[in-house]
Amino acid sequence: MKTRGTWLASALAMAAMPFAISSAFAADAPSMTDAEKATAKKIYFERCAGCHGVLRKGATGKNLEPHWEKTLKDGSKLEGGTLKLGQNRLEKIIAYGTEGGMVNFDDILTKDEINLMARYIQNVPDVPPEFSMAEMKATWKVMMPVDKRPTKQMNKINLKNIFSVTLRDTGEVALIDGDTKGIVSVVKTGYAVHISRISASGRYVYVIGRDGRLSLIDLWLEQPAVVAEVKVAFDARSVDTSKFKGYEDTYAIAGGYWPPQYSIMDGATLEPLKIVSTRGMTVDGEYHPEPRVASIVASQTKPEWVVNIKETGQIRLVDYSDLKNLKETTFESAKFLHDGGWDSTQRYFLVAANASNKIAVVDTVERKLAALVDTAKIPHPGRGANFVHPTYGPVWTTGHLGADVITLIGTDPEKHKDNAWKVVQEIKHVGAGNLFVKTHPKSKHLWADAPQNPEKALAESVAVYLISDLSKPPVMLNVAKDSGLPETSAIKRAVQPEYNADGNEVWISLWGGKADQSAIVVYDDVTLKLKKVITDPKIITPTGKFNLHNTQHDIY
Ligand code: DHE
Repeated sequence: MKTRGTWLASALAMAAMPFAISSAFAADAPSMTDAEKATAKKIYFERCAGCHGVLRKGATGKNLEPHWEKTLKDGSKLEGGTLKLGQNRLEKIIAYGTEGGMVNFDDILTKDEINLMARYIQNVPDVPPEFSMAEMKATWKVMMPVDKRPTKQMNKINLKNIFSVTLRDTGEVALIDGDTKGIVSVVKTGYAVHISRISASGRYVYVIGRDGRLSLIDLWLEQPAVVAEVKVAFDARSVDTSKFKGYEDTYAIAGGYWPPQYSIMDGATLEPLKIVSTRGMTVDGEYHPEPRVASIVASQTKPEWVVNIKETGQIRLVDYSDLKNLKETTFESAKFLHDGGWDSTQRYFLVAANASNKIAVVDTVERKLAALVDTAKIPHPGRGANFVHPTYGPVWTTGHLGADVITLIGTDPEKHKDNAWKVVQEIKHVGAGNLFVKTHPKSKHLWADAPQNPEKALAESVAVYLISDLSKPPVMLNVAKDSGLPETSAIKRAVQPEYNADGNEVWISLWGGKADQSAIVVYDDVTLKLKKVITDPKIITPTGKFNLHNTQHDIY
């Protein structure tokens, strides 16, 4: 039997153990001044943490700890780490990328910064602090209380066709009128906003920054503006709102990357109500200290959110009908869950387990995993694209970061049972490096970008496929050329096709250097002719664009 003394001794030994391992390797790591460390930490947060994790245990990107060791199923041990790779190799990987999908940073970082980052990742990562309810509450601000807000729409804007556009490098969101193509407002938000989601009523836009700042925009004001904000985490990517009948606009939920937790807020004021940690065991039965919250989606058939936990591969259905006695149903899928979207009936949510090369299918009616579908390398659907295939019936589509195909998965277990949750077709895409695919129920086209492709001509173009004959090569639209912007050394990546509310126009972001003029290029979806280039100087590094109507109703 252990005495109190031996418990204490073993507790102290345990506490000292990770430190002992770390410091042994830290001794071999290149030295850095405090100022260098601070610069590297900032660059790591802005450019690397999303893929590799704050603790550098790896997800979409590889493990970047100075030294790692793992036991394989047959009991043998595997080890590696950045110290083993060494300074020269690390600098080359950062500068030129890898076959495995790491992009090149030699056009973003200077030679000195690349040298700095290679040294930084050979040092032991710092563990950032936690973020409590009290700390969250201290950041909460209501700029306009609910009783001071209008009770009806005070402007004449066709809200249905508003686009909420992320201006990545300025920490802003531009609200653009889809009818006139004019800017309605540019509002200050968190750093490098990731996504916008729309409340069930269509009145509020929720915007989440990578720095965890959640902003609430009221579209009914004469001049739409931020009416409340709160910091939900130090690093975050996802947000949604309660959409079930009776709970419209009642709650918001936001997912943290660090700390790994999700938070539930009042939908109209963003008052923090609850924080739930997502730390726990992976589907392989290993404890993970940093299981980040990836996509979140609101069910319209139950008072529930589907919350996808990246590193553990656990999917949680969170029932928000009683926050004090919160009910979560957790089921296993595959590790590295990321982005996803509904099938056309909005019963099944299809989410990419990207580094596992799988799509998990969540049945929100039966409340269980319907299937785990093997796909080509690194599926990246955004929200995906739904259409009726001439041979296979209803399908949902994903592109791939790591393969030059577009994958079609059958989604109709009732009338096309043999095709359901199977890859029914892989269309040859123009190359790897796709991020987003998109269509609309009224369209005959499927649009796919390739912004992460190393070839300039492909990264600057989008491919448009004809749904009725997917064997035909796509029409290629060179968005950078069509924009009329001057050629620069930086690649102008054509990213994220998004339809207007009527489903007859497609908007593409041209995402160039911060100092270069950016643009949003609008095409007619019927003729594929250029319709408009939005180049207002205020539109700086646009990335995601969220059409209010399509986002509110999950139309894609
Ligand atoms: Fe995204 C969706 C995470 C890089 C633009 N991105 C998502 C979602 C997650 C995610 C978890 C799903 C949110 C949801 O539906 O609730 N993205 C990450 C990363 O971790 C990653 C790989 C690295 C990072 O540091 O953030 C990353 N993402 C990017 C970009 O570089 C993109 C292209 C430009 C940008 O904004 O920085 C980008 N991500 C987007 C967009 C969506 C998105 C536009 C929403 C697509 C949609 O149609 O809903």
